Amino acid sequence: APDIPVANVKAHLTQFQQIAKANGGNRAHGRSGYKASLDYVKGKLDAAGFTTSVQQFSSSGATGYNLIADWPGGDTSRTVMAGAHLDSVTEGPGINDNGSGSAGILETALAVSRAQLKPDKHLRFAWWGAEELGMVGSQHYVNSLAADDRSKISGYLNFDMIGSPNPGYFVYDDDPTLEKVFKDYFATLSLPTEIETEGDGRSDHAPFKNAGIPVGGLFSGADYTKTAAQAQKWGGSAGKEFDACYHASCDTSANIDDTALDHNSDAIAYALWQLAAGTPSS
Ligand code: DTR
Ligand code: CA
Ligand code: ZN
Ligand code: ZN
Ligand code: ZN
Repeated sequence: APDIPVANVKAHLTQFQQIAKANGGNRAHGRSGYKASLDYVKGKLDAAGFTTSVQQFSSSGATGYNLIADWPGGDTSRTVMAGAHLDSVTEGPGINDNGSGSAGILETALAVSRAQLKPDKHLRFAWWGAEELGMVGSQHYVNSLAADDRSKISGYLNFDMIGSPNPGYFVYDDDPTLEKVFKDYFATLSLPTEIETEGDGRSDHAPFKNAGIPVGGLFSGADYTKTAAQAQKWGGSAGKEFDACYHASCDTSANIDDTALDHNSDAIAYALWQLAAGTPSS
């Protein structure tokens, strides 16, 4: 898999910051900053050769939007998905939560295009609306899948907060295969990981898991406190929250640890290259 240039990921975060600034300070569902964020991401993907579609839904009296981007080719009966919620809370621009995940999968998708990757399996990327209202966009997507379409999704990888300023390296433990691919990547960095447990049921992997689809993902921490033992292995500050600006107005471009953003973006690329390559055809 290619190295994902963290400078490119940060450039997307700068765009999200500017979009929030130009749209009342946030990128929340039902606000102009959300659709402006989607238009930015869609423009990059259209230019890179993805087949994009915008799925509309209604939530709390406002129209919500999911952005789905398919990389042409691959076996659509074995689709590997990567997703991130694109909406912020109303309190602020939501750069770590979840501009970081949105930017990480966007840059990985652009790397797929740069490589003109020809994976065995079909690659699909998704940016969800209204996650902060209760995973509304991702639930809408799963509900809209025909039963046989669900079985065509061989795995869904979720990236919700991957650049926390006092970072931890957590790997979802929901599916052993998907957990292993991430642990293998971090082993190449000699970076220990921990199992992610606080987010079960709290992000966009939940609707997929409830539909019986294997899920995995990465997380760099929210409002829990980093222990001394964790600071020993990961650096950062013990006794402080992983992200003290979680759901706050200070979740801005300054609220990002570049190293965590870089490692996690590279891990996304590693996982997608591995999983989409499929099992060597016998
Ligand atoms: N990002 C939060 C949801 C959340 C809180 N802890 C975790 C752990 C793993 C994934 C997601 C979460 C939000 O959007 O409110
Ligand atoms: Ca990198
Ligand atoms: Zn949130
Ligand atoms: Zn989130
Ligand atoms: Zn879990």
